[in-house]
Amino acid sequence: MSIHLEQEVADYSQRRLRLAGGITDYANWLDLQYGIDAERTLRLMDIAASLRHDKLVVAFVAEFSRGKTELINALFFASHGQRLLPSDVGRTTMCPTELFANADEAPSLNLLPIETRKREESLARLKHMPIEWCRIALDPADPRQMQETLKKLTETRLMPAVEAIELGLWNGEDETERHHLRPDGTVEVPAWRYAMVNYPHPLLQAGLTILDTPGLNALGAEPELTLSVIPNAHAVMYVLATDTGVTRSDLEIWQKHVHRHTNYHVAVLNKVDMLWDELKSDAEVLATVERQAEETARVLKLPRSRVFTVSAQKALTAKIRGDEALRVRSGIDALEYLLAHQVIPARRDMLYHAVSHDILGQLDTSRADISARVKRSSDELIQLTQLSGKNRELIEQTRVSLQKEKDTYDATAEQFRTTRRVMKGHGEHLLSHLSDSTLEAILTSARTTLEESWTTHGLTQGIRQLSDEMGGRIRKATQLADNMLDALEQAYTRFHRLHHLPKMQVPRLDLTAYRNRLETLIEETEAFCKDPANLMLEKRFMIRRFYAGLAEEARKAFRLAQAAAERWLRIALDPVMTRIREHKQYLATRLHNLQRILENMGTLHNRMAQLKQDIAGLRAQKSELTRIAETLTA
Ligand SMILES: Nc1nc2c(ncn2[C@@H]2O[C@H](COP(=O)(O)OP(=O)(O)OP(=O)(O)O)[C@@H](O)[C@H]2O)c(=O)[nH]1
Ligand SMILES: [Mg+2]
Repeated sequence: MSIHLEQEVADYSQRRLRLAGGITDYANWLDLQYGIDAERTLRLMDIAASLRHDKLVVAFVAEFSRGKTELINALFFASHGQRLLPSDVGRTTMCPTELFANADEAPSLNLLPIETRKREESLARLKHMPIEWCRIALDPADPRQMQETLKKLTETRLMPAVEAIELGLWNGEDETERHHLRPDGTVEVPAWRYAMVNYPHPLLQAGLTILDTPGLNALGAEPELTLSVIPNAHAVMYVLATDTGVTRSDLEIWQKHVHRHTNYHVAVLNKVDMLWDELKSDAEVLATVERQAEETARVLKLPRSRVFTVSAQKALTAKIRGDEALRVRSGIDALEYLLAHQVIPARRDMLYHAVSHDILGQLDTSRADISARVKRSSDELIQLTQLSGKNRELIEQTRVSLQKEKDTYDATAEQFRTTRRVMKGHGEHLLSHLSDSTLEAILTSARTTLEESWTTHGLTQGIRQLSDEMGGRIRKATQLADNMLDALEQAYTRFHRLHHLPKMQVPRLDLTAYRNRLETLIEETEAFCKDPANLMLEKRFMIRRFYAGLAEEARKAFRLAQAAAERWLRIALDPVMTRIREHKQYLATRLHNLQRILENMGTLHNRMAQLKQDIAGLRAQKSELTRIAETLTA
């Protein structure tokens, strides 16, 4: 593992934690200022917690035997002095394998039996059901034990063909698969459906998650991987081998799972050592490698700069033996550099962007509020300074005009209560468009459409209907939210114009991301339906599984939209309400103080002293907020 990679990951992790710390400080500051507001505090704490647990996911995708696992060994686990994950000729990794570090649990290998494919629950849900998994402890101090245990990732078992068909693991109609049927009516299938390796490696501890996948159509069999896990990975390494070039099945995997779907992907042309012909000069060998890299770029329609040429095997050997020259020749450095200087910084920037957009906006509001309070206290102090030494009559006049100001303000505030009531009604209406019962009704009706015909046509129809209806509801909710904001803005303008309250910045409800997600589900479905491989598979089963995967994703998107709208309703209006209340309080206090001064002129100086103290306190608050803002932007 290069210094670069280790440093970048550590740096990323530190910044993430610092950001989380800043947000926690801000939540505490808000609690101190305004009293605990469970809603707001919880939300900020949620953001901080999700930052602390954020994972950077790098997935390795390819046809079997291209060297995915060997590459993972070379990139991340060479320090063990041996090949940690099993890599061998032919099909080796039998199930998708997720490698991560969770300090709350002891290191272990967790395996999900293949039979769970019969079940309705999604993989994501099964991950939270420990009882379904076989758990084997790993001993990081004993690489041999680890290596032996991890061999389980290659396990297969024999299963009656009927059952394998039912689980979508074997297709007797397919020429290429037919010969797998043994005389006793069984076929060989993977023993495990999914594996999770919890292992305390520094990079994993810093928040990196690695996903190794099996080749040979195994991805298509698990729609959740294609629809959600791989598209959501932060980077995908697509691996090819020089001895096979880009075969038809390589290209199919590229097009189906990588090219259109993933955020950031590169092609890794592996096994370049096979071109290291000792009878050729170095320049000739280089030229051969370069030609193959260019050809790969052309076929994949990728810029040449996104094709990396490496020898995973030589890189692993070189690192284990400490052979510097071989390591350089293996080409592994460029890939490590890519991870360290592009993939990780891109994720970091995205995270910063998302958080700063949200939290810094709130911080700005808090700072503006503190400034407004400083201004009010200073205004009062100036006025008292002017009144100091003047007669009661003048003070009485000031009191009368202040009373007038308070009366008109109270009237405006009273009117606003009506606006608020109306808004509350609108809010409920808005949420009804995104309610659980709406969601269930949409899902049931799409399923009914599909039940009429379990065909790819039925599937496309069903998903279109589902996405249209959900999209429509989301659009409607956004529109209602916009109307509410317009009404609110109008009502608030009076406060701004008549009473000089700072201009309002209520963020709009933005649900575009969830609508886009539904759109991409339609695209996925269309691609799935056009794919001849899927037409050949046992239809009903695959369509059912695919539909279940889609419905789960659509449900997730809808639920997220629902949560976003609820949150918006609960907190978007808060800053406005706080301001209105604060100003009311301020006028009342000021009036009360003038009253006391009128009763006892001696209290004027006490009040002035108090105000000076308040102003100093507010200034300290402001610098605390500035400090927090600095941690968030550092
Ligand atoms: N010559 C050479 N062989 C390699 C290289 N990388 C991997 N191999 C060999 O290729 C075979 C397959 O490697 P794996 O890492 O198991 O491939 P995989 O992509 O993980 O394959 P599956 O797990 O079956 O999907 C093994 O025998 C490796 O030793 C390389 O850079 N050069
Ligand atoms: Mg493998």
